[in-house]
Amino acid sequence: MSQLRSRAWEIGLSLAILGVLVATPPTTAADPASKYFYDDKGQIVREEVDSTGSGRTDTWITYKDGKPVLQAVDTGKHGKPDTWYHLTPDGQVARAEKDQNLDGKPDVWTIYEKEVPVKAEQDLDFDGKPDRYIYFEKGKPVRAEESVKRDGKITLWLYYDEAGVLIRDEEDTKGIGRATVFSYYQDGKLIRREEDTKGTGRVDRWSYYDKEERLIRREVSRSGSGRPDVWAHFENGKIVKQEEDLLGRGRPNVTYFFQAGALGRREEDTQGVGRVDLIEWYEDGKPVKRQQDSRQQGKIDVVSYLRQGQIERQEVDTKYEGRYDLVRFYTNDRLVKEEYDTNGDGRPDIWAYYDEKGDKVLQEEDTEYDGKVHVRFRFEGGRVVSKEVVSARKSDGPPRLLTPKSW
Ligand SMILES: [Ca+2]
Ligand SMILES: [Ca+2]
Ligand SMILES: [Ca+2]
Repeated sequence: MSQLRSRAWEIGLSLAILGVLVATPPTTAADPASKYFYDDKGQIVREEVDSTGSGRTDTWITYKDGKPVLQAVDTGKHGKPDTWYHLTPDGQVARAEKDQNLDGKPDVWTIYEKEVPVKAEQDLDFDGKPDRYIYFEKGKPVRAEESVKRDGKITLWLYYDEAGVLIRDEEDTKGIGRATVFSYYQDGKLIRREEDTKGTGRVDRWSYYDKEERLIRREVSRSGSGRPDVWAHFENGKIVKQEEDLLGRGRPNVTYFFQAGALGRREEDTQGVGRVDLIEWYEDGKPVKRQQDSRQQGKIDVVSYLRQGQIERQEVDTKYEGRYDLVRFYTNDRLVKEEYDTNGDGRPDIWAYYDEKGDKVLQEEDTEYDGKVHVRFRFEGGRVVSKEVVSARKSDGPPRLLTPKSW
């Protein structure tokens, strides 16, 4: 963006200079003092003018057949001319040349018709060849073309309003012979940019800017359908929210929330029914907590705690009563242990243990709800292979069922 902005600024500068070229007719100001030079026939050939009475020549006029044909002007007290006006026999400006970098060679060329500029060429890298062409109507620029790479190949097209203010430009950023970036301006400032980032001929990114040209919203079509499926929102140049349509329904079902530019929370409506059923909390770019409404009934019933992106503990409200009665423990993302409070007294009374393959190997039960293990079942290949009664009044049942462990 800064590149284009600086380009807009360059245009502003050059237009201001062209404005000076237009506005400064070859006449002299107050207290002019002229020295005239003649040939041996007594005809005037040259005039040196100190137009401000400063004691220094700032305008050099060349005459031919008694008429001025070239006026060279020092517009900035450089001691040498930096602007040249070529005059018609009736004294009108036909062409003007300007040396912006003061290397003695012109780098802006302007053609006039009836004292009004119609076309200008500008050499932006001062290699003697023009890189920008500006077209005027009624003395105001209406259109410009530019070789962004300064290699003579036109890749930027600029358009101006009636006041000569930039309203739109189009740039071929991929060198494919057609524009891929379209920028729109208001009061000379960038307000919207559309981009064909893949060069397919279809816009897939839209950016919107505030009055300070700061990005406020960006929409992206990841699917390439031409319709946005990602919407990012910015404040003070920083992202605050990003919405995504993962289900292809034309409306977002995932929202990312940022604080100070860092992701803090992600909300997802996994079924696209208009209700969030998955919330993830982030720290340092990694999820640390995940809340799920696994039954799609508007209430969180599974909470997972993560470290370094891996799940460490999961709490489940198996009865959907607003109480987490099942706790799962993980090591290296693998379930190793479950604790289940079946009677709602706040203390676990079933403990299950799992091996590397995810198979249950042991289940212990506190059948008396006194905090002690009373029955112990051992498993192999998902089947009970032994039962050990530690001490129990009712000890004749099978292992009690835990909720399915797959969430
Ligand atoms: Ca120059
Ligand atoms: Ca050049
Ligand atoms: Ca209990």
